[in-house]
Amino acid sequence: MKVAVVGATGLVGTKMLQVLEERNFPVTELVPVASERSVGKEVIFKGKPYKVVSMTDAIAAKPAVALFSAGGSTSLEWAPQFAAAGITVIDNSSAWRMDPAKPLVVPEINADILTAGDKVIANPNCSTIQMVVALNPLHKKYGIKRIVVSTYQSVTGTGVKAVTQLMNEREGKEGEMAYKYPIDMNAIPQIDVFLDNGYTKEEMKMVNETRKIMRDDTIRVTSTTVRIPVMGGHSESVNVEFEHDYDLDEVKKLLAASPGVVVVDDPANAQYPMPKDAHEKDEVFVGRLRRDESQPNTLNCWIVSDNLRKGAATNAVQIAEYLMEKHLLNGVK
Ligand code: A2P
Ligand code: 11C
Repeated sequence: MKVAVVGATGLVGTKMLQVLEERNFPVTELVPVASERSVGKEVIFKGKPYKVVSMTDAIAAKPAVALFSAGGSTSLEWAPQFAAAGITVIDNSSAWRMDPAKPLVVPEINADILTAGDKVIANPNCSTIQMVVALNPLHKKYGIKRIVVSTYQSVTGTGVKAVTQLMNEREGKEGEMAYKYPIDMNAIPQIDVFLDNGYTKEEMKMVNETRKIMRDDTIRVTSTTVRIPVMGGHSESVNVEFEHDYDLDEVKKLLAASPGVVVVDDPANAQYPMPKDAHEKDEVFVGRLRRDESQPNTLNCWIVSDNLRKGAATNAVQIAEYLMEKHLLNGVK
């Protein structure tokens, strides 16, 4: 299958190439795309060099599927043009996520909504994905009423520039700043821009995307998102109130049996999820499971995942795998 990766030189795009290769996605020809300034540069896929092409050349190449991670404005402009050419776009930006006509998909939860007619499919925000992968099995069993989440997010979520800022600070070097403030030895309670309601865009993504993916607008979500000087993945402290009471052992069993979830919860031996351990893994790790003793039917937990993998590249490739298995891609048997 011919596959385009748009944003192939970026952090997520590079990870998409790695994940396609690792999972043995049947790529017969790769079409790497980046901005005009990168056209002609080479990216390596399965040991072979491929030249970066322009958007127009990528559409002319007629790939069956295009994985986009080149920012929201690029997606807004180009995804419809790929779609019009019959190419299925799986878009990692926030551009189309809340469009009622576009599916927002985490395969473990709602891949069943996908049809051959969906030509632009949105990949959710990384902090949303890891939370819903862990919470959806509990929602099905106990009914979630309200989620209170605080995040501890990796600099890799911002892109190459932020990783460089952190490294420069550690090495005492001057350089371009991805954030308004130093990130090393710091915690910045702002991810993305502020909105009129006093929340950041990242916080509102967690509210709105969660409801759309779980197909339940009654779930109340409130979020505080924070950037910390970490690389391997995003962590989340989650307090979740259910409709019905739960048994803690049953919660652990349910989570352990859920696809894509790994329970790491052995306080006696200081075992809990950490970004250092989640790095380069595809699963969502859940631990610190305990009753909220201040309120009935309420659970506290700690959720960690590699934001570039399940939070971005892996989820996008899993969507492509689903489309392929269900024969929902143009020209692919
Ligand atoms: P380039 O390397 O040519 O700038 P990151 O988020 O890690 O910074 O990566 C962003 C990715 O999106 C890069 O591959 C970048 O290419 C690509 N990109 C940025 N703007 C455009 C554009 N207008 N058209 C195509 N690709 C773009
Ligand atoms: C971050 N979650 O960690 C963001 C990055 O909507 O896909 C991804 C932004 C998005 O900064």
